[in-house]
This record gives sequence, structure tokens and C-alpha cells, in this order.
Amino acid sequence: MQRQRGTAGTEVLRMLGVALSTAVLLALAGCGAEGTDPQNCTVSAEERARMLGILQLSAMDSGTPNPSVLLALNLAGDSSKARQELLERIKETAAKQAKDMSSGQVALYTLALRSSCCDPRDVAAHGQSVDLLSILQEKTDQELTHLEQNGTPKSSLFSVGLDAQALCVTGAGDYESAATILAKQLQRSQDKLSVDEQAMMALALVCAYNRTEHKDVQDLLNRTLTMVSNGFLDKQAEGNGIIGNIYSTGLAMQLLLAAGKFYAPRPWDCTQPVAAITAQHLQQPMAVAQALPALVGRTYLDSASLDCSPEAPTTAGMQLDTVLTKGTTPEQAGSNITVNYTITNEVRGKHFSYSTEVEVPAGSVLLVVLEEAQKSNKTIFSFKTESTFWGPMVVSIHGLAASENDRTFWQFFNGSVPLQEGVGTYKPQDGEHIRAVFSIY
Ligand code: B12
Ligand SMILES: *[C@@H]1O[C@H](CO)[C@@H](O)[C@H](O)[C@H]1NC(C)=O
Ligand SMILES: *[C@@H]1O[C@H](CO)[C@@H](O)[C@H](O)[C@H]1NC(C)=O
Ligand SMILES: *[C@@H]1O[C@H](CO)[C@@H](O)[C@H](O)[C@H]1NC(C)=O
Ligand SMILES: *[C@@H]1O[C@H](CO)[C@@H](O)[C@H](O)[C@H]1NC(C)=O
Ligand SMILES: *[C@@H]1O[C@H](CO)[C@@H](O)[C@H](O)[C@H]1NC(C)=O
Ligand SMILES: *[C@@H]1O[C@H](CO)[C@@H](O)[C@H](O)[C@H]1NC(C)=O
Ligand SMILES: *[C@@H]1O[C@H](CO)[C@@H](O)[C@H](O)[C@H]1NC(C)=O
Repeated sequence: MQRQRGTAGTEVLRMLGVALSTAVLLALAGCGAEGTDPQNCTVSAEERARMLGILQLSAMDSGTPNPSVLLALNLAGDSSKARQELLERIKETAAKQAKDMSSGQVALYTLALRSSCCDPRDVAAHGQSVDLLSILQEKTDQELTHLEQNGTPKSSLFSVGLDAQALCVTGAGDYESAATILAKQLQRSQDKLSVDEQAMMALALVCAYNRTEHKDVQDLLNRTLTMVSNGFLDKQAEGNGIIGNIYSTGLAMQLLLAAGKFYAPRPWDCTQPVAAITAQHLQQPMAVAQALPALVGRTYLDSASLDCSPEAPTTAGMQLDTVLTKGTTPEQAGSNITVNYTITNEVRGKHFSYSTEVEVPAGSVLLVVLEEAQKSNKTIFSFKTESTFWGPMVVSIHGLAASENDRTFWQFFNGSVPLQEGVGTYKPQDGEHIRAVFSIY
């Protein structure tokens, strides 16, 4: 269905869509769909179930609990046992570790707990209790000070976007100055920012626009949101439904869902990005967690308006077996591929560049190439990884470590094209040239 904003001719169709898809949402979530446009941009029931299955499996994982997964499960109306257990572990971790987390992590915990109908001001577990909102405000202030002094935040603009969203939807603290600073950043350097960053920053502006009483702030937010959302619509047209890349498209959809009045009367065909994401069969829990909210018509800004009445109807048990058996296509057994691997530093300290050719079984992920190279020469191709919610991140090669303070990292390329995945999921092809280049972001 073509999504027509403010076009009178489609009013009847629209009303029909409202009635039907509101019914669908109510059936799915057991609660209202306030704050989102109730038209049909939702993913098929099968794909929704598959995605929920991946998130539930990830929720049962014993590793560090992932607040993005809990947030997505809540926004999609899940009430499985896995979700309940994840919530308990999120509370525990928040109570114990919030003070040592990055601002963006605290923001995600805040949104995850708020969407679970818990009060982020009083998170108690095992006799410990923390006020997440005061911690968040403090960490956000540090980010904003850093941003004003150095032109960059301590962590990422993506994180500061999450910070401002969490402060705004909980109605706590100073979301207005955060939103103003983010708007100015977007105005100044929109073309340099990734779609992911723009989406998270702009979502915060939508929330702030609705709450602020200052006309000049409203004007700034209005102009910025018109600019960003039109930019996304242009990208969707160029990218056949994809806005940025496949991993940013769901986040961009969240903004387009929330910011409709800022690009009206321009139409948005929301079925295009839904189809593009569905066709991708996302596997990584983190990728699914970021994509699913928009695919059920929700945004992170809905975290505070979910139905908190006791025990909504439970969703049917997920077919985890379909998730588990749905593997990726089997690779040709026994055959090897050759990958040319180069590491380069022309940024810090003694400059270097080394190349090698390694043989790995066809279908191996890039991490296996790095391990083979390391085996061939430990001094030259040594490397270290850290585990993150996106998988292993390469934090050091040849003894040269990435640094958040210096804003350096190891960037990966296929030839001259930057990879869109990490070493734990990217699968190089035969004869490919992989380059790891020490870079500044
Ligand atoms: C900021 C950012 C970075 C920064 C992170 C450091 C910093 N302090 O800002 C830098 C520039 C280092 C970075 C690097 C890369 N990134 Co990046 N990054 C992001 C971004 C925009 C926001 C992350 C964030 O702040 N999250 C909020 C905080 C609160 O959550 P967090 O869990 O603490 O975030 C940490 C992890 O996300 C981690 N991280 C960031 N990117 C990546 C990528 C991979 C593969 C891994 C394992 C971890 C990781 O660093 C964050 C800060 O510590 C996301 C966008 C998104 N949609 O999530 C992309 C994103 C996560 N990155 C992505 C990619 C592809 C990369 C690179 C592989 C790019 C490349 N060609 O080299 C490299 C990693 C290479 C390596 N060494 O292993 C993809 C991952 C897709 C996927 N399916 O795996 C995303 C989703 C962007 C996209 N739409 O394509 N990234
Ligand atoms: C919306 O789309 C989904 C998935 O394509 C479909 O199952 C559902 O029937 C549609 N609902 C309406 C109201 O069109
Ligand atoms: C605007 O904010 C108010 C609270 O100040 C909230 O009740 C309302 O739902 C919000 N409206 C939208 C469209 O987000
Ligand atoms: C944004 O500003 C324009 C121009 O001043 C105005 O016409 C429009 O109504 C504003 N939009 C919103 C959502 O306030
Ligand atoms: C790898 O490729 C680079 C650049 O094309 C080349 O200089 C180098 O000799 C190659 N290394 C090996 C081991 O083939
Ligand atoms: C494939 O490569 C591995 C090293 O990754 C090596 O041990 C093995 O002998 C190779 N097999 C063939 C058939 O070349
Ligand atoms: C590793 O490479 C360096 C430089 O090319 C070389 O001097 C050294 O002998 C190599 N070590 C091994 C174990 O191959
Ligand atoms: C790497 O780049 C080459 C050349 O652009 C391309 O043909 C190949 O598909 C890329 N590899 C992967 C795994 O995407």
C-alpha cells in the first residue's frame, strides 16, 4: 500500500488501514499503538515470529544481557519466559554496573526498563538500588561538554542520540539542550554522518519538539527534522528501499514513522524498506533487535507509552526449531580459498604495511583468515578482539591498539570498499584482498 500523507484522496483507504492494522497491533501486543502511525508497514507474521525467535534465543544466552534485545521484545509485544528472564538480568546488571557503563548503554538500559514498565529511577536487585536517570543525566552532560569543546562526543553521536531519547521519553532532566546541540550537529555536518547516527539523533528531536515550549527551539527542530527525513526519503528512492545499508534501514524507518508531519505532504512507501529487510533474513540478534521495532510499527519513543496493565495475553510459544534449523546455505566441503591479507598503519607511531596470502576452508568467516595469518607469523600478524553485541571487534593488530580517546580503530576493506559487517560474520570469497587499515573516525 502506498503511504500517502495528508492526501485527501486516500482518506477512505487510510481509515480502513487504520482500523485493520490497529486491530492487528492490538492482537499482537495486547496494548495500544499510541505515537505511531497506524498504517500497514508491518512485517509478515512469519518473519515477525522468526525474528522474535532469534531474540528469545539470544535472551536465554548466559552472556552479558543485551538491553537492545529487551527493548525490541517489549516494543514487539513479546511476553515470553525468555523476555522475563532477560528483564531480571538487565535489572541486576543495571543495579551493579550502570556507573561504569557508557552513556549510550545507560540510555539503552533506561529505554529497556521503561518499556518493561519498570521505574528507571529506582532499579533494585539483590539489595542494591540505583537511579539510572541521574546517572544518565550526568553521563550525558559529560558527552555534551566534550562535544562543545572538541566537536566530537566522548563516545558516539549515535549514543548521544540515545541519551537524549531516554531523557526525553522519561520526561526527566535536560533533554532540551541535548536536542538543540544534536540539531546543530545535524545542520552542520549531515552529509558526514551515517544514516544510523542521523536516525538516532533525529528521533530525539521528534520527542523534544513535542515537549518543548520554546518557539525558537521548535523552529530549529522543525527545520532539522524536515531536512533529515527528506534526506532519508531520497536515499530510499535511490537505494530501492534501502536507506543507508540493510543494518541502518530499520533505524531510518523508526524516524520516518515518528516524523511524518515533518515531510508531509510527501508520500512514504513504507512497504519498500519492509520488503528489503524481510528479503535479507537477518540472523544476528543485534541486527534483528534494531530492525524489529520499526517492522511492527513502533519506535524507541514508544517505550514510555506501552500498556502497563498486568499481564497482557501471552504470545504463543515460538517455534524455536524453525530458527535453529534455518542455517545458512552449506558451503562446498573440503575446498579451500585463498585470501590476500594486508595490514597497514600510516597514522600513529612507526608506519608499517605487511601482506600475506592465507588458505582457509571455503565459507570461513574473516576471523579465520586473521587466525591463519597469525599462525603463519605471530610477530607480524598478531591481533586481539573484544566481544560486543555485534560479535568480535578487532581492537589491536601488530601490537597497535585502537583508542577511544584518539578516536582510532582498525577499519576493514574488501579491496577499497569498507566492509559492512565485522570479522565474526563477513565471509570473504576466493582471491579476495582484505585490508585492515588503522584509521581515525
Ligand atoms: C559508532 C560506530 C562505530 C565506531 C565505534 C567506536 C565509538 N566509540 O564510537 C567505530 C568507528 C570504531 C566502528 C567501527 C566499525 N563498525 Co561500527 N558502528 C557504529 C555505530 C554508528 C554506533 C554504535 C554505537 O555507538 N552504539 C551505541 C552503544 C551504546 O552501544 P555499544 O554496544 O556500546 O556500541 C559499541 C559496539 O557497537 C561497537 N561497534 C561499533 N561498530 C561495530 C562493528 C562491529 C562489527 C562490532 C563487532 C562492534 C562494533 O563499538 C561501540 C562502542 O563501543 C553503529 C550503528 C548501529 N546501527 O548500531 C555502527 C555499526 C555497528 N558498525 C558497523 C560496522 C560494519 C563497523 C566496521 C566493521 C566497519 C569497517 N569497515 O571496518 C568497524 C569495526 C571493525 C573492527 N575493528 O572490528 C555495522 C555493523 C553491521 C554488522 N552486521 O555487523 C553498523 C551496524 C553500521 C552499519 N549500519 O553498517 N563503528
Ligand atoms: C499488513 O501487512 C501484513 C504483512 O504483509 C499482512 O499480513 C496484513 O494482512 C496487512 N494488513 C493490512 C491491514 O493490510
Ligand atoms: C507529546 O507529549 C505528550 C507528553 O508531554 C504525550 O502525552 C503525547 O503522547 C506526545 N505526542 C506525540 C505525538 O508524541
Ligand atoms: C515547520 O515549519 C514550517 C515553516 O515554518 C511550517 O509550515 C510547518 O507547519 C512546521 N511543521 C510543524 C510540524 O510544526
Ligand atoms: C597482496 O596484494 C598486494 C596488493 O595487490 C600485493 O602487493 C602483494 O604482493 C600481495 N601479497 C601476496 C602474498 O600475494
Ligand atoms: C586447506 O587449508 C587448511 C588451512 O586452513 C590446510 O590445513 C588444508 O591442508 C588445506 N586443504 C586443502 C585441500 O588444500
Ligand atoms: C615473520 O616475519 C618477519 C618479517 O618479515 C621475519 O623476520 C620473521 O622471520 C618471520 N617469522 C616467522 C616465524 O616466519
Ligand atoms: C568483494 O569485492 C568484490 C569486487 O567488488 C566483489 O565482487 C565481491 O563480491 C566482494 N566480496 C564480498 C564477500 O562481498
